[in-house]
This record gives sequence, C-alpha cells and structure tokens, in this order.
Amino acid sequence: LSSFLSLSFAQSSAPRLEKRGQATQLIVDGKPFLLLAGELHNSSSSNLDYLNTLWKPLKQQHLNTALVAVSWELVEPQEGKFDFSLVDGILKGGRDNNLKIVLLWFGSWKNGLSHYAPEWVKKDTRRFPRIKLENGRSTETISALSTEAMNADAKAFAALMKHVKKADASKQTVIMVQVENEVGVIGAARDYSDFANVEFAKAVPSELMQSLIAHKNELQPQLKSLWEQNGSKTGGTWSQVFGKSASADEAFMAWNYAKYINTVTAAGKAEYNLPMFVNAWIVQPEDKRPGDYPSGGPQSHVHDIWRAAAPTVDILSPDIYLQDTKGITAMYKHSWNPLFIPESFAGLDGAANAFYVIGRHDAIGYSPFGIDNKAEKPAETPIAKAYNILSQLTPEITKAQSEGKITAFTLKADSVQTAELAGYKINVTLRKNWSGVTQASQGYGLVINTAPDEFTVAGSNIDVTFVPLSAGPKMAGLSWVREGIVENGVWKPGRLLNGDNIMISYKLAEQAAVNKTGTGIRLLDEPSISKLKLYRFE
Ligand code: N0T
Repeated sequence: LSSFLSLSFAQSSAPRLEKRGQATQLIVDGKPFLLLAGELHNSSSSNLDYLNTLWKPLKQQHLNTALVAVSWELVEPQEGKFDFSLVDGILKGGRDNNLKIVLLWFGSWKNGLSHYAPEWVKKDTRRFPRIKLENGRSTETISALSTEAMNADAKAFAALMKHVKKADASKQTVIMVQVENEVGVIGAARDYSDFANVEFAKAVPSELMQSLIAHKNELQPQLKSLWEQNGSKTGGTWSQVFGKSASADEAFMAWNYAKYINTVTAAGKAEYNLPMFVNAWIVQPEDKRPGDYPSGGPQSHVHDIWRAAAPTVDILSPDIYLQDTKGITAMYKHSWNPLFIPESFAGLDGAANAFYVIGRHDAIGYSPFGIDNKAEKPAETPIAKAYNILSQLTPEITKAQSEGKITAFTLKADSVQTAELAGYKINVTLRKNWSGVTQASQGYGLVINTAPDEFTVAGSNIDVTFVPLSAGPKMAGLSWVREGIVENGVWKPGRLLNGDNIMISYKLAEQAAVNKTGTGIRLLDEPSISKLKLYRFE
C-alpha cells in the first residue's frame, strides 16, 4: 500500500501542463512556473567535467532552468546496453545549482540529420534506411518511414524516461522534455527512396482527412488554402489532396515525422509522463521551397498535420533566429498550442523577446541558445536583468496570464505601439528625453492590470501612456507611481516617482492635445518594476 501511495503521489504531482483560466501553464511543485531558461551548446553535456564548469554563471544570469542535450549515441552506445551516467550528472548539476532541467532528446534527428544516432544505427543502413534525395543520392538522415528506426528510438527514449522517473520523480529536477531536434528533410522536399515513393503514391490516411475535416474552421491559413485550391477533397493521394507542388511532399513528410515522433513520445510518456515538445527550424527568408528548410518539421503551415498525427506531443515550438518575433510567435500560438521558445537570441533582443512572449502570448517560457557562452559579468547581461524582473513577478504574471490581464511590448523603431487592457488603450514608445528626443534603440515591457485603474509596469526604455476607453472623462493621468522590488514574494515599495522620474516633457501640453493622453510613466535603461494608479480628467 505504501508503495502504491508514494507512486500515485509522485504521479499526481509530476510537472504538467494545465489550462488555468485563459492560459495553459506549466505546473511545477503545484504552482505555475515560468521557464526563465537557456539552452546549452550541443556538446556541453557530453562530458561532466566540462559541464560542471558551466552551471554557476547560469544561476548568476537568473535562469531557473537549463535546456540540456542527451544523445542517443551516449545513452545506448551498444544496442540494449544503456549508460545513464551523464544523465545522472546533469540531474546532480541541476540540483546542486538550484536549476530545473529540460532534457533535449537528440535521438534519430538533430537539425534534420542523424548525427546523434549510435554507431550501430548509423552503419546499419539496411536495417535503418536513409532518406534518398530526388537525384537518388543517399544522405546521413534516417528515413522517417523506417519502422525499425522508430522502434529502436522509442525503446531508447523509453529507457531514458524510465531512468529519469526512477532517479528524479521524487525531486522533479526534470520538468519537460524535447523530443528530437529540428526534424525534417534537408536537400529535398521529401524522401525519394523506393519505399517512400510507394507510400507517397497511396491515399492520404483517413485519420488525417478526418482530422482536417473536423477542424476545418480553425486550420492554419496556408494549409486551408492549399486544400481548398485543390478542391477540398475528402480523400485521394497526397498529390490529389494537396496538389502537384512540393507542398504535397511536405505534407507527406510532416505526417510521417509526426507519426514517428508520436510513437517515440508515447513510449517515453508511458514510462514517465512529463510534458513533451518538439522544435522547428523555421522557414528562413531566403528559402524557396521545402527542403531548403527541413521539410516535414513542425512548421506552422503543417501544424494541423502534426496535430492529427502527434497527439502525445504537447507543444510545437519555433526556434527563432529571425527578427520577426511578433509574426513568428503569432503563427505558433493557437488555442490548442501553448507557446514555448526553446531557442532564440540572448542579448537585448532576447530580453525583449522574453517579456514579449510571456506577456503577450502567455508563453510558458523563453530560452536563448548558447547560454553557456562566457559572459564577462553574467549578472549584468540583458538576459540576467530581464530574468531578474520576470522571476520577481512570476506569481503576478502567471495569475494575470490566466485572467487575461497582461500585455507586453517590444519595440525597436520609434513608432507608437498599442494594446487594450482593462478599459484602457495603452500607448508605448521608446523612451524620450525631456525634449522629446528618443533615447534608446530597443525598449520592452509588460503591463499587468492589478485592480481597477491600477497597473504594474515593468521593463526598460519605454514611455507608457493610458487612454480611457470607457465612458467618463476622456483623459488619464497618474495618481501616483511607486517603484519597488519583490523580495521572497512580497512587494517592497521604494521611492514614490514623480517629477523628472515620470514621463515629463516640456511638450506635455502639445502631447496631450495630439495624443489625447495625460502624463505617463517612463522606464529607464535599467530594467525596473513600478506600480501606478490612474485618475481621469477632462
Ligand atoms: C539550432 C542551433 C543549434 C541558413 C544552431 C538553428 C541547435 C539547433 N539550429 O546553432 O545547432 O541545436 O537546433 C537553425 C537555424 C536555421 C538558420 C539557417 C540559415
């Protein structure tokens, strides 16, 4: 009985994704958790002496989580012989340094290729067939249509998750797992091996057709129009349903990758049911067709195919190495897909993105890639400063996410950005000086509605004004602004900000007339938190 009790306790309290109000959140130790994370370089966790030099600066950068690779080649160097010593070292490093861990399973694929498969898999190309390109050339990529490879990968991943459960379920260092890394065919739109050609000529599985039909009104626009352009068929071959273009090839590969990964994920979850996600190497501006970018990976235009084929995958995530964070995150956040950014920028861009995705899209977290790059002063990096603020505000932010009472901004150009929240239109511009001249090239911030007419504003280098949207006096000014910090979960008020420390400008009267706003709040370069109350006047 006691073992039954402890087992069910461990299971019921395991990290999980849960819909709380309007947001899907990652629940860790019973509370919503924001991943203020960073991903280590690919080889950093292949040697413990090396890895152990990296932990300290992560904590100094205010990270609460590290994304760390675990590779198939090191976990199962010989078939059926498992070695989890590196995994144990990663868990110990996380615990000793008070960091949660997200494991990245580099199994069959890493950036499209199969470099992380064990040697016994790599060299057995009969048992584990490779993708062939259109010109007949072989590749270093395991075919997503290989059942043998899928089962071998699933076995290894299940063994990993079984070990993690045994070693960690009572401590919960590992809070999420990424299955594979940036999958998809590179160099061709699909697998052109003989067996893949045979499959491609067959009918689209009815399981997929049924799912597309069931979700007809919420399909991603690109897939929807592709389907419609080809006559909205409810069955037929891939080319009949999705057309003669490379898009049919990509749809076919998406189905096959997602099916394969669903099997791997399900095998892992059967051992230890942690939240699991996949990540996409997204389409780059210079890419012309699938295969220029990994074809079949979880691109937003094939999300509906992934949704149908991989129900055990909890999140389809974008790796963002492009400037258009707003466009990309909008494409990845759906009513059924929470947002998590496993790879992106550090630096000022990263600081701004972290605020933006968490405050605007209810993201469960953010993670710059290559976080183990040596920083001169880790505690002073833009990410450190942003995460410091976000970690202080985490309970307030996650509550506001679930209540729909938070918004966020990131801006580089000197234009006004707006959002509506709690009966106000919020205008945000880059920080100006007293004479109205822009003082920064990147600004970011989040705004939380805490009570009627009261807000928490946090961030850096922005001016924020409020315009009432409800009936009554048309302008809003500041009743008061109070800076502060959160210590051990408690708001510690600092100075009352006024005079030069709010958004004062000699153009105030003009600004009021033109923008129809009263005085607002100015966040300086050093990221900070303030609370404020508005009053209304005419
Ligand atoms: C990422 C990272 C790491 C032609 C690159 C980004 C990580 C992997 N791949 O440093 O290798 O493991 O997931 C792909 C970015 C696409 C840009 C292609 C430009």
